[in-house]
Amino acid sequence: MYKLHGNPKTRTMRTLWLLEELELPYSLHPADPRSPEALAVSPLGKVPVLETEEGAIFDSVAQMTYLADRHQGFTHPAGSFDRARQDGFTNTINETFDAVLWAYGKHSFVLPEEHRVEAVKPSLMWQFSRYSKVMGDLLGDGPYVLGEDPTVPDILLAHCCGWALARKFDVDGRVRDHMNRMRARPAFRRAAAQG
Ligand SMILES: N[C@@H](CCC(=O)N[C@@H](CS)C(=O)NCC(=O)O)C(=O)O
Repeated sequence: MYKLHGNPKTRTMRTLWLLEELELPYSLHPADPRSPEALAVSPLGKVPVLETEEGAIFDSVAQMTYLADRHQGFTHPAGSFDRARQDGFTNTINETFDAVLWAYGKHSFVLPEEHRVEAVKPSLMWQFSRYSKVMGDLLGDGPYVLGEDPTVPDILLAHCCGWALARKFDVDGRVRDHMNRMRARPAFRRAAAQG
């Protein structure tokens, strides 16, 4: 039985969603970022943390990759060409979506006020808008990032898209359509019902 620590309103949703997709047994332990509950399981107080029988795993993408590989779902096999393409998308979405949104968040509410730089925000918005159009092109006819079957980067992209819309970023229509397709999945609905 996996133990997932975090708040579904954070990146915790990604791992929660995949646990539901793979129909794995787990328990959810509420922990807000930097709360005493988070600091009890994560040195930086960051969530999500996934506790396994062998120990804790930090980082939502590492957790999703582990679960997908271990339970052989939502992924192409390690060492295959499709897996290399899949990982290419995962890393690119992290770089062009997550990192930009996170930088925006840091300069909005995460960093101490004296270290926030308001002037960086328009640049981050512009970068996101550019990257989101390229991602729209890459999605092509879909319906998922790598074609017919959804994999880890589909959850990552859909999660980042929801985050971006909540922050009023300019999101390409094709990326929004992808998010809506992903959110129509019963596993997403089950995960969202816990938040
Ligand atoms: N790359 C990590 C980032 C984890 C992270 O920064 N989580 C946020 C919540 S979404 C957090 O706990 N922030 C607290 C902090 O950075 O102090 C992941 O994907 O899990």
